[in-house]
Amino acid sequence: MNSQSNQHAKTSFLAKLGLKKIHEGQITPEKVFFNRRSFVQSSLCLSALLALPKSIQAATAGFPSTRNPAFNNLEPTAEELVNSYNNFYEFGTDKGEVKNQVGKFVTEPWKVEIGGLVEKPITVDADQIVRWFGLEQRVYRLRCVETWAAVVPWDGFPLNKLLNRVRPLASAKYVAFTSFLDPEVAPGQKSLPYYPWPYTEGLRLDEAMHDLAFISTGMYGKPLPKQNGAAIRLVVPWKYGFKSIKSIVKISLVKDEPKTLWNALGPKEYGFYANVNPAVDHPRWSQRTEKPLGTWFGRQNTLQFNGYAEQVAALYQGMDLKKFF
Ligand SMILES: Nc1nc2c(c(=O)[nH]1)N[C@H]1C(S)=C(S)[C@@H](COP(=O)(O)O)O[C@H]1N2
Ligand SMILES: [Mo]
Repeated sequence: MNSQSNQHAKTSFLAKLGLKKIHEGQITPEKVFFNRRSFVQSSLCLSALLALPKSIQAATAGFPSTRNPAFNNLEPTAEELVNSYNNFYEFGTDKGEVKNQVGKFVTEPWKVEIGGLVEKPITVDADQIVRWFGLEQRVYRLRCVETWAAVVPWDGFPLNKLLNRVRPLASAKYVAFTSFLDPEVAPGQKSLPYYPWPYTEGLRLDEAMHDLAFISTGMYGKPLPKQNGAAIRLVVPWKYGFKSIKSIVKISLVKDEPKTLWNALGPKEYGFYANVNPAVDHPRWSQRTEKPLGTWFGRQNTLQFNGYAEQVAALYQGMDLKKFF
């Protein structure tokens, strides 16, 4: 990009944001002064961004995202809590340390293979997927099986858009997801050698096709931090967080229920379905209440299907939710 088109892109981008230049030398009340500072900061950030090589810049594909008003009625957890308290066992078991362990993890560019029982298998860059579908923002609850909970504005698109694009065959009944394998960059893949790496997860095809099942490439209106599963992750808001597999490299349509990492490690503790359910306790603790991230006291009641019962209960009609945990 030459500097002229650079300048043009910068100007029109600022115009889109509705940012106006504030005159120098004007006596400014504090609020305007503050605005001017953020203007200077955002234009500095923008120059820095436009100066980056294309391979890194591409990580911003799809932004700014469009807020989906149908999923915008919850108060998000503070961003700095969500990006600094993480379950990502590839980078160790200390939730506060994950963000300090992802330094060597390269998430751009990021290829994803989508295949198995489909008409049109494809291997494609995460940024290209974003260019196909664009990004919408949905604020979803996130409930970890360990009982901590958060509310996160995810930027992404429904998983069914991606699945429909590769055209599942009638024989496909489940979707298997695989995360990356690279013990040289992921210390947990060495220090937890008895874990069946890479991390795997799965959904029944009708669950995967449900409008709430989401693929995320960002959160809080920005590209996903590595510790939250860059470049591309799953978000299944009505299930325990371990189903929401991070840093996906492969999506495969299959005939039989796929093996999953947590289920292999503890079949009695981590069911394949793992729907959030206050009435089904984990063998080692109650699931009746949950602890919002950032609070010390004041646990709140766990919600059936994490608050999404109205939308998803029909998927499990006739199933014993205690047995098919
Ligand atoms: N690849 C991978 N994905 C993963 C995990 C993991 O260890 N590895 N942990 C899961 C668990 S237990 C939870 S609760 C969520 C946490 O997501 P967050 O750190 O973005 O809040 O990611 C899930 N996805
Ligand atoms: Mo979790």
